[in-house]
Amino acid sequence: MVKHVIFGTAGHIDHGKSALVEALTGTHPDRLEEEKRRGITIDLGYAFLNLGDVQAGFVDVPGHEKFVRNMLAGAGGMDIVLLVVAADESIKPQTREHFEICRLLGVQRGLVVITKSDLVDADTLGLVKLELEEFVQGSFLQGAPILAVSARTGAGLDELKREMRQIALESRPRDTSQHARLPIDRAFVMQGFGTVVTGTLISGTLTSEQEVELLPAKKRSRIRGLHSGGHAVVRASAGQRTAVNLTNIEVAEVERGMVLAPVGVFRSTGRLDARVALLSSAQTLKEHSRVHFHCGAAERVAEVSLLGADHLAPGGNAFAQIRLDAPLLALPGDRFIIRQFSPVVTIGGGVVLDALAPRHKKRDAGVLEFLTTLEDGNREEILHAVVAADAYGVDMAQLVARTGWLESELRETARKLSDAKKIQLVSTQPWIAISCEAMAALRRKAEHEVNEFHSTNSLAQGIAKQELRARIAPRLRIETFRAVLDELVRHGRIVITGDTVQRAKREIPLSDQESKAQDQIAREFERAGLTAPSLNDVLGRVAVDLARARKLLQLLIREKILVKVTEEMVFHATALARLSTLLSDYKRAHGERLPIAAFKDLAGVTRKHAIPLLEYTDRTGLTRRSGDERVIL
Ligand SMILES: Nc1nc2c(ncn2[C@@H]2O[C@H](COP(=O)(O)OP(=O)(O)O)[C@@H](O)[C@H]2O)c(=O)[nH]1
Ligand SMILES: [Mg+2]
Repeated sequence: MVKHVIFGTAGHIDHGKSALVEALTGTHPDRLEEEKRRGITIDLGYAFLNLGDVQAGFVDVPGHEKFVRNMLAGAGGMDIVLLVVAADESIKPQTREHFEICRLLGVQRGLVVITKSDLVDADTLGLVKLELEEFVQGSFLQGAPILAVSARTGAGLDELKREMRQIALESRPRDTSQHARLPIDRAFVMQGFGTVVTGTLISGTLTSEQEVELLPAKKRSRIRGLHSGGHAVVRASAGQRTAVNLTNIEVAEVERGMVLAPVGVFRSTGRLDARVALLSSAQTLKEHSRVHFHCGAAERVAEVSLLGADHLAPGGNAFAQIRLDAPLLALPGDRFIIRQFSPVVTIGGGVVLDALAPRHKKRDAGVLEFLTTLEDGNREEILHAVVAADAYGVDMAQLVARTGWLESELRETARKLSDAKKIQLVSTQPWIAISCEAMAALRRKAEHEVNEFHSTNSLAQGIAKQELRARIAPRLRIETFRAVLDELVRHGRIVITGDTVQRAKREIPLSDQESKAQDQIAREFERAGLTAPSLNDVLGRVAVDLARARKLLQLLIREKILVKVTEEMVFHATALARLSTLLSDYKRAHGERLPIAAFKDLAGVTRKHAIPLLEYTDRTGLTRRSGDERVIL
């Protein structure tokens, strides 16, 4: 198994970063005409090195202070930093700034490389080494190897390669199972092929012929070809420098900082909540400060609003909402850098906590609590908080976009939360979840509105469903609304007749004829068992008019003698109790997995009944859907 790792250079201008990359890889990373002419790195350069079981991609950054923004576009993708310091100059301003940036970006590993060792004597080299040891004290580079090399004589390069391979093998691999994200740092036209974009694939995999989307432009495309490590590949995976040949996209439509991702998974954002840390060298950050915001390969102008504080002191940190002048794609956990608006210097950075943040009211304690959970919580706590943040229920697509997690992870975590009675599924098709607190609030609100209606409309039988929904909340999802009504009916709080919702407990004495009709309805369903007859047939056969028959049916449902499984399908409670026994017997005899065909045999029903019954058992927690099968719980 070959491991893919990205090494990034960092350090002051003229300290030998580009020369080092060339000495290691044979490729001079400066590719622009101007760079060659002026002999300095202006933009990012790339190279590859095969270290046997490690494939190293290099991102060589410019050291000049004027080009730090280009440095930042490349720094986001690095796994391991090579902090390059010239033996004859030691630590200089951009040594510090680049090093701070690496710390703020959460780079976990690195090597310190003293270049130009041929220019100094052993004593000077020893001194520089001491300075560097002290410099990295207390940081992720503390205790990291400090290696002296010369790109001119080749001294120390073999040992550097050995250390690079070692540290690459020890570094945590990027996650290839997650959704793919390729922040684009370069786009160009290749004669005969069209638009090519390049970047460091920071998660997931990309495959030739795959449909992809360019964000935030939302432009769709297809991968015509992929290059990595200098040759064509069918698949590129996280941790690889990747060049992608795209169909249907003009090079002019692509900007550095855009992200290539699978279609329809992510949503770009103009407002995000984050933990922001300020460097101790920075000035106090005031409320609503304008800054330059760098995330991935993207750069924006942004306004920082502190949450729970009115200023941020040097060296401190706080929650903040960041509003961008134009959208970009970011996900929770992404690191960013902020630079002062003018003069432009790096002042801090942070971690995105909520990439799709709503506007907040000033001094909203709930927001701080929510962000603390996103920052420190485990998966279940985070998902619970995210679901609970929406009063009307969230669907799967929203959750994927907001968390960046895979649908399978979300389903699994949601199931645990639902078992723990923290959230509930209001619908499986589409998949919609709501927190139990929010559901209870909606039930209370619905009941209140029904009562209100009765007190002001004493002659009306009840309130129309659509009106009730609008009174609870115009934005209430129809699926959530249905679940609210179902629960209130089940709890015997309301009665639904056709389209009308009314308060329960208005006991209507039944006439003889009505009692008989009610018994007849109950008996017909009991006899039918799991092959429930059509509602209209049953109601049409009794000796009272249809409206009355429906009311009788509602009473039976309220008394839990009959159970409504769908809007059109009602079962006798004894039949459903028997179904529960059948399922547990089946599990004992054949195991927990239950294909639909087996369920049809078991229950003695056709597809018409099987699907609603299974959805009912899913809802009530007897079974859980797993692909085409059910798992008996
Ligand atoms: N003597 C000596 N000169 C070097 C060495 N590495 C780089 N240089 C020179 O230092 C200058 C700056 O190197 P460059 O790689 O462009 O620095 P960068 O700005 O950090 O990328 C160039 O003139 C190089 O030839 C080295 O190991 N020894
Ligand atoms: Mg350079």
